[in-house]
Formats: sequence, structure tokens, C-alpha cells
Amino acid sequence: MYDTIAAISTGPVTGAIGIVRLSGTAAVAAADRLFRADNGRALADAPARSMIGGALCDLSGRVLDRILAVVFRAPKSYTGENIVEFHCHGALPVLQEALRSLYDLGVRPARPGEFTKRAFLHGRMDLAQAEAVIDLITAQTADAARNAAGQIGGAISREIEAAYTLAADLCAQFRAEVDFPEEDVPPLSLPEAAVSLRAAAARLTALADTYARGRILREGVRCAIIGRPNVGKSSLLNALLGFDRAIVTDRPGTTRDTLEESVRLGGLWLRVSDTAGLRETRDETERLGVARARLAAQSAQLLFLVLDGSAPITDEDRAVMDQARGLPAIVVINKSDLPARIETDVLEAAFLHVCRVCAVNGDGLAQLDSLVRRLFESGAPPCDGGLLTNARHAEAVARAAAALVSAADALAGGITPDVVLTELEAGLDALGEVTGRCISEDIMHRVFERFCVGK
Ligand SMILES: Nc1nc2c(ncn2[C@@H]2O[C@H](COP(=O)(O)OP(=O)(O)OP(=O)(O)O)[C@@H](O)[C@H]2O)c(=O)[nH]1
Ligand SMILES: [Mg+2]
Repeated sequence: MYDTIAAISTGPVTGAIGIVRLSGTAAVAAADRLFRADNGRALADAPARSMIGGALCDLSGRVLDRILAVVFRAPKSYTGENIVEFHCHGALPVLQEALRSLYDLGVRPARPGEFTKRAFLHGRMDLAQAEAVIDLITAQTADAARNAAGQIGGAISREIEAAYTLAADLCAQFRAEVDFPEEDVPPLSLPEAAVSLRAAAARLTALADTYARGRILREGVRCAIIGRPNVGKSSLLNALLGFDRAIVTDRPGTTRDTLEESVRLGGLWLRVSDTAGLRETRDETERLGVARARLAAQSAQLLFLVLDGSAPITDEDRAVMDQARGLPAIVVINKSDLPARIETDVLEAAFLHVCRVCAVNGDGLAQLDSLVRRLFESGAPPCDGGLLTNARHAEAVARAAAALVSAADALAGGITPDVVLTELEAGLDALGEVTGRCISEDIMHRVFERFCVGK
């Protein structure tokens, strides 16, 4: 039995609509103290999942807002409990006043993620699906949202369950043979079992490998703009953002500190750092900036190496090119509005991805967009929910795959059933960590504390 909780599910912002949500045994009774339906009927008698017009009042009966109320009855609700939603006009003071009245009635403020935690605890979704809810809420790109939506629909859970069922069935068979050797348990075909285990392990390994791309979906791509001073790095950042974020001057050495901004490019979420121009310098502040620029370049997953297309390649350019060699880099030849004097053939020989842009008028940015898209999308599976986006899941799935391979090896090597059982059980535990079948209080707490209040 859980107490009744409430929160502003649309968040502490003013919008056209604001939703106060209550969940728990007393949700409908508490809501009925504040809501006067236009049809005169109590919410306790209202049909489920219908919008009912009426007035939202405080406990003294003063009207706060004209709203729509919806009742969802247990167990057919998001949390699996009785839920009432008040769809109000989005004025925060009204929403807060409604909450205060509910608290006076003994309803408790919901903690971050508590609605979704209850959904998990009541079996409305497994842990992988619950975690996808937070991915969906915080998605930065359409692909990230699509992947999360697929996971809420059970894409990951189905993969995990298939392996879980196979391992659990084999476990049951082996247990029967170990525990009741005198019973007539039909013998297991060991080679067949080993083959199915290896096939399941291969699928799990492929799933774990999707994390490389899934991580990019969730965390974005760390990208550094590097180049010698004055080639137009800050101008490129501003052009990508669509507004003047970084200071631009015609004096080399303008940018000192690194500056990070998020941009959407090539369907991806890029966390772009504009950096100080790379050169040898005696100026102490600039030297610190150059050191930071090098650090940003080293930790980046993608480099935009900017060159000035209106000048021949300099020694400073060459030093930057040396630093970028072997890293995922796109050479951006800037200032395409000026007469070209750069040796393009040298660049094309040294780097796979080269494009010409003008950071001042935006020419060539579309080509940069498609280069980024191509660089990160080649061979990637579609974002339909099949990508793991969570390090904890990826680690557990890889561990499960390793355990199933060990079990298959033990079977093939004619090792005693108890060893096979130990491996199979380790695999089951690892899979259970993803779906939440076997999960410690501590991990569960950590998962849900990442949520916002009201979800
Ligand atoms: N004609 C032309 N000028 C540009 C273009 N992009 C940048 N510039 C000019 O080049 C100069 C340097 O631009 P910045 O963006 O400050 O260059 P930066 O690489 O950030 O320079 P540092 O911060 O000093 O390393 C400025 O005068 C810009 O207006 C371009 O595409 N065409
Ligand atoms: Mg700059």
C-alpha cells in the first residue's frame, strides 16, 4: 500500500496548460474535495479516462481555475494506482495553490521519478522501460526520442526476455537433473543447448555493442573546433548556433578560454567547444588557453579543423594538422567568399573529409551537416529502440553474454552440471539487472533520482 502523492507534471513553468497529477489510493477522494464537475457528479462516479469539465477550488470553496479533470482507475493507469489529473490553465500560482490544498488533505509531494517508480513497482513497466522514460524526457534529438520511445515500447526488454527465458529453461532442466537424479527427467541434448546458448550470447553481444552509438544519442558528440588563430573558429561556432555567442575580431588570439555550446548538426546533438587558436606564444593567458584547446581536442570525438582558404597553408596550420591526424576530423576550409589560395590537394590527400564554408554568410554549412551525418550514421542501426543508451545496461548485457558463452563452453567440455548452472545463474542475474527482476534498493534509488519531479 502506498500513500498518495501529487506534483505539477508539466514542471515549474508557465504554459498554456499545466497538469497537476495525483496517484495513490486516496487520489480520487482528495481530488473530489477540490473539483466541482459541471455535471454535478463526483469524480468517484466518473467514467475512467474521460475529460470532465468543472471548477478547481481551494479548500474554502473559492474557485481557482476552470479546468478539465481525468480519472484513471487502478490498475489501468500509468502508475498502476488510481490517478487523477487536473488539466489547468498553466498559471503557476494556481497550480501551486492546488498542490497546497492537496497537501492540507494529507497528500504528499511526489519525489523525483516517483510516478514512474510506482509504475515499475506495480509491474506496469520493467526497469529498462522506466529508464527509457527519462531518456525520452531529456532527448536532445528526434533520433534520441525515437529510440527512447521504442524502448518504452519494450524493444530492449523483448531482447533481454528472449535470452532470459532460454537460460531459465535450461537452468530448470539442469536443476531437475542435479536435484532429482532418480526421477525420469527427459535428458537434455547438450550440443543443442550449447548452440542455442551461443546464439543467444551473440545477440546479447550485438546488443551491448549498440551502446557506442546509443551513448552518442544520449550524451551527444563532444566536438572541438581547432585551428591556428584568426582562421574563423569562433565565427564558425556563431554560424552553427545562429547567433553571436563568441567574440570575433580581426586580431589573432581573440579567443582565450574554451567555450562550450550545444548545436544540432547532421541529426546529432553536438557539444561544440570553440577554442583558442593553436600557436606558440609568450603571452601567459594565451598559453593557458592553448593548453585548454589541446585538452579539448584530445578528449573530442570529432574535430572541426578550421583553415583559412584565402591563404596558403602555414607552419602553424601544419602543426594543427599533425595534431588532428588519425582522429575523426572534418577539415573546414573557411572564408570561401574570398579568392582561394589554399592548397586543397594537400588537404584532400591527408584528410578524408574536407568541406568549404563561409562562416560569415553560411555558405557550405549544409555540406558540413551532411558530412557529420555520414560520419556518424554509416552502418548504424535505425533508432527504433534497439540502441542501448545506458552504461549500466551495456555492462550487464555484456556480462550476461560472457556468462552464457562460459555455460556453453562448460556444456561442450563435458563439465559437471553444477558448473553450467552457476554460469547460467550469473547470466540470469545480469539480465535481471537490466529489466529490474533482480535489482538492489540502492541501484533502484539511483535510477529514479535522475528523474524530474512529476514524472
Ligand atoms: N571574409 C571572411 N572573413 C571571415 C570569415 N570567417 C571569419 N572571418 C573573419 O576572420 C577574422 C577572425 O575570425 P574569428 O572567428 O575571430 O577567428 P578565430 O579562429 O576564432 O580566431 P582566434 O580566436 O584569434 O583564434 C574576423 O575578422 C572574421 O570576421 C569568412 O568566412 N569570410
Ligand atoms: Mg576565436
